[in-house]
Amino acid sequence: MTAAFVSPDAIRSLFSQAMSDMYRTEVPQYGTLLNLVADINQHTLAHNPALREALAQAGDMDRIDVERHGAIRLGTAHELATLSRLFRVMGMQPVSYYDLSVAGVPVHATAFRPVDDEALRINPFRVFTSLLRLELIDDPALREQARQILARRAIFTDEVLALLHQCERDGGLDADHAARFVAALLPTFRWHPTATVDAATYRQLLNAHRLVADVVCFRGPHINHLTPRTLDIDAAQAEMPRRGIEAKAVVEGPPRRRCPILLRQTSFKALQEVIAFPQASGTGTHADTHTARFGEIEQRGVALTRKGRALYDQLLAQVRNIDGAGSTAHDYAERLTAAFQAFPDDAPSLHAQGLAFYRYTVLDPAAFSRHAHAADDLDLPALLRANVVGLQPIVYEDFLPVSAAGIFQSNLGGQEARSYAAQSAQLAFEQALGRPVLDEFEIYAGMQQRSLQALQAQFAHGKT
Ligand code: OOG
Ligand code: NI
Repeated sequence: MTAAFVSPDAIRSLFSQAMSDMYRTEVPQYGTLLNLVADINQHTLAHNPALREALAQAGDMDRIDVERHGAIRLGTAHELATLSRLFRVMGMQPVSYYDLSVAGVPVHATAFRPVDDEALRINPFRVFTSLLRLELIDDPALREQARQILARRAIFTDEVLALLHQCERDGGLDADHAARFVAALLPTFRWHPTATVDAATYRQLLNAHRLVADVVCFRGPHINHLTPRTLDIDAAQAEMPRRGIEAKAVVEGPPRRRCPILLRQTSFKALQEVIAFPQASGTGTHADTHTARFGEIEQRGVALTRKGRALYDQLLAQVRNIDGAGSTAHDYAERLTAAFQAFPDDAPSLHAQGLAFYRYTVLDPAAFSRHAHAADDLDLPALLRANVVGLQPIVYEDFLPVSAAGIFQSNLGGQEARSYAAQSAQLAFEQALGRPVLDEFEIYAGMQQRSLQALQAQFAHGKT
């Protein structure tokens, strides 16, 4: 029998939609955020024909409405390795290593996401996935207790593990099994209002770090936010209070620019949620609150090269280091804008200086064909200057959680010690994951390179 397998992209789309539906019923404010973002995107497109045209030309109109990222936190290496295989069924691969310990958070992470042009166009759903670093809990007894609690839990349903096995054996899932796979994976990310530990244990782990309690005390890695993509984050930020949502004081990331770069994010505070704790004596439950889940909105801009990212990091550090006040400082927005004067803000400069990644599109086919007949070699700079070829920004698909976490560098010791620690942790992380993470810069560079090759092929074809 030849099964008609559905594509990993289709399974990811189903999963992304199912997660969004589930989270909307769990956190009603998320529904408010979705409506707000849909309204702002519609308004922005209606008033900005150039942006509409650019998105349409890049084939990106469809992804905007469905685009989300989520975040989860795992407790064990085995959970991470299994999740990596599950995400692979949906065409999601681990990209980049994020060391959040430098931000004072005892986790390290990767982002599972699609990496191909076509897959990203269909549905770019990504999940920022952290793994708790138990070794960063100081108290050895508490560390051991946390390890034992985590070792006892099983976060995946038997059904999803069986379907995973089937998919790996057969090379895919048919439509019926794909739907069952998504339904069987969903419970892993559901919210559990009941803790697995008593209130005293919860409080001990909370004292070690808020995140330790969040990972260790529950049956599974509840999705802690799902973030829609807006085309105008400043408008979204202004609109949040009007819809009864209390936004954080400033937008994280780069300032507002003509050519948006990387990622800008804002959020609302985590909810106070009632949790029931089993009593140590086994007699009834005790109620308390836990804060984990929050709301976030983001705007995505062009992906930067290593050189561009280094300049970004340097300019951001300049602003944050002034008085140690980080992004809470009163005049932060003005200082940020001032510092980023040093970052070119037009596509030709960003491209020519090797700061950002672009795809090439022929804007004037007749002029391009004249060039192909007349020139020996493709003269890209001349074609760009003459507007025969245009630059299409390659969207940044990754994350900036460490820079968003604010000031931490100033509290740390020597640079060498820090990078050494980060390096060895990446190896441990990849061991837990069962494979190396992909390098985001190589992915973006490959996209730009393939686009250049396509242009060269078009040039060669025009000669014949
Ligand atoms: C990780 C949050 C990282 C982002 O947008 O930078 C993230 C977490 O809190 O679990 O989602
Ligand atoms: Ni996020």
